[in-house]
Amino acid sequence: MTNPAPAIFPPSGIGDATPTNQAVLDWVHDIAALTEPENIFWCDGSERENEFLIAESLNQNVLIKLNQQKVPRSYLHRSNPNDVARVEQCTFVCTPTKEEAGPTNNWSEPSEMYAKLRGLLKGAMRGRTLFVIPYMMGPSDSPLTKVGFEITDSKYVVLNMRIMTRMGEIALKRLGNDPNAEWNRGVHSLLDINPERRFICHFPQDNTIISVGSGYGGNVLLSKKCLALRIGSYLARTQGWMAEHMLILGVESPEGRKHYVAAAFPSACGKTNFAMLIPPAHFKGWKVTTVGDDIGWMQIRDGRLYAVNPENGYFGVVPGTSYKSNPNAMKSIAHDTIYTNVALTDDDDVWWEGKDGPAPSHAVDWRGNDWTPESKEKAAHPNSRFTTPMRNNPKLDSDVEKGDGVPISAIIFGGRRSDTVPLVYQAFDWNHGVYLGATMASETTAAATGAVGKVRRDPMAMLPFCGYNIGQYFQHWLDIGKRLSSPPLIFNVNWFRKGVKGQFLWPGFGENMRVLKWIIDRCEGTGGALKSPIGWLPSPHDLDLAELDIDHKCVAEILGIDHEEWAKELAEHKIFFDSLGGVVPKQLLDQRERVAARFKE
Ligand code: GTP
Ligand code: SPV
Ligand code: MN
Repeated sequence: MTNPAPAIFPPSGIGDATPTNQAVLDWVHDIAALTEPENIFWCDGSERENEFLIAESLNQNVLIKLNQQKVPRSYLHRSNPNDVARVEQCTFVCTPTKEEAGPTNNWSEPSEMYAKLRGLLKGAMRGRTLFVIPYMMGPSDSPLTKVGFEITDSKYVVLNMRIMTRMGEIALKRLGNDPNAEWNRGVHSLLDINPERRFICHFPQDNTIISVGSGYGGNVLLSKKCLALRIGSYLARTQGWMAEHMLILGVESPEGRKHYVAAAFPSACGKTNFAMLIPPAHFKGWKVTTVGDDIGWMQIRDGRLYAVNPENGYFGVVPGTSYKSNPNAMKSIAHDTIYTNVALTDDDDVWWEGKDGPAPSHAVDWRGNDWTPESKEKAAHPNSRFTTPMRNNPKLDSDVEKGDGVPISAIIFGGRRSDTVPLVYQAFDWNHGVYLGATMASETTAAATGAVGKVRRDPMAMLPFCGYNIGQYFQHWLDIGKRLSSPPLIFNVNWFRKGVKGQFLWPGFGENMRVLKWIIDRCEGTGGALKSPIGWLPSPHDLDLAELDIDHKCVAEILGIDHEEWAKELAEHKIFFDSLGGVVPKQLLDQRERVAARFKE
């Protein structure tokens, strides 16, 4: 017996972007038959639909209305306290063989995982509405652009996807009616938000994602980590391009010369902040503009790498965001923003640790409990987030919609390292740069559940996001290098090195312009550097430190390399490569030998 067809909801002409592609219709029909929703809602992404869903969300306490004078058209959402970050232990790559998923991914045999998920999804949307979200990742005229559909039973997901992606008619147009067209199938159900029944599963060969049991961020906005990175990286390898966990920024000199750089830092390690950098007063006439703050898709043209940002909005870390640290982010989130897990003040404004001005004398914390400055708990969750349209960014780059992408002059890797790793250094060539990326490490953050502050290897900031065998991923990077006649220069940065007293040695944020300037100088062939065993290092006078209140001893310390620390570091690289069980390309093993040999010279 098949179930009666669910009613279309709402009946008023809102949400009527029904696809005409039969393959999509058949898939939605199958998922509806399995999950048994009360209604089906075809989302069109229109303003009217958005208002309707916000009104419903306010009624059902999915959203809390904020003070509309202070933060117009903005809302607060509180997630279940058991559901506040990505869950790497519940994330699976399901490929026919374990080897295809590789040593860094949780693996499950696809038919077994499908069977388990179908069991969990059976009847899961009874009494709920099934939303179908058509969306597009990438500018409308880009050859890299991908179409996805996300089925979800969460209004919060719909409201966020409207900000984060190009949603509605535009995606349906791009897809067209070809029954064999490439498109991503995403199914999400909240189930009962139980960590025991939480699975984020990827089936790269089927271009399919199924996510159950969570309502938070990267677990459920399937466009982002699931499609744009995990499935994206798999497609990128087979199709000859790159999907990376990278911000993209433009930097223009007072003379009008413009470069673009892409930077891979792990979660909560400074991508959004760097992408929105405002140069300090000393750098008069320099302009930094944002193309993207989290994900870069790159293709080869004329022997160079060109990047697009597939996203349409920012899902950014709130704590620490202030007019002092990141004025562009503050302006972006001043209106039309969804806040998740921040504190609510008595006048219905939002508050978080690190916001400008004094703490409120009373607030309601992210869990909904009373909070005062004396409270032991944080008012905002350390992984509280804003969702805001990229159009809100006053420094949005003018080429953000350029389908061919922007040409990348430099790739920067960077992690959160209290010791060992200097402020900045440059790889000798592409393959050495790939080695820097492959061996980078970072202290873990609140962006994923689990221990915070533990140093772990996070190659290219893709450890949680590479959708296939990491050894093949390294090889893909090496292969891309062979196809580039003008490859970007590759750098490594570390804003987070600490002194003996545990204080950050480098002021960071806007002052990172000084490092960016050296990187641009190197790209233009003008910047000075010293040869060191780990790469090209700036000497203190190669960096423009004018008008910066910093101790000269501090500068020497952050630019320095300690041979004992590096002996340990190189040993860690070996342990890491060995732990991957023989998948690491020989070129990278050789690179390690060469660094070790240079230390002995
Ligand atoms: P995801 O969205 O998780 O991918 O994070 P992200 O890489 O975009 O990190 P984000 O820019 O949001 O920064 C994360 C945290 O690092 C925030 O608390 C920032 O205040 C802090 N941070 C960013 N840049 C710097 C810096 O240059 N120096 C220091 N000390 N902290 C920084
Ligand atoms: C990250 O963890 O790298 C994020 C946040 O950008 S989430 O979308 O939750 O993955
Ligand atoms: Mn990220």
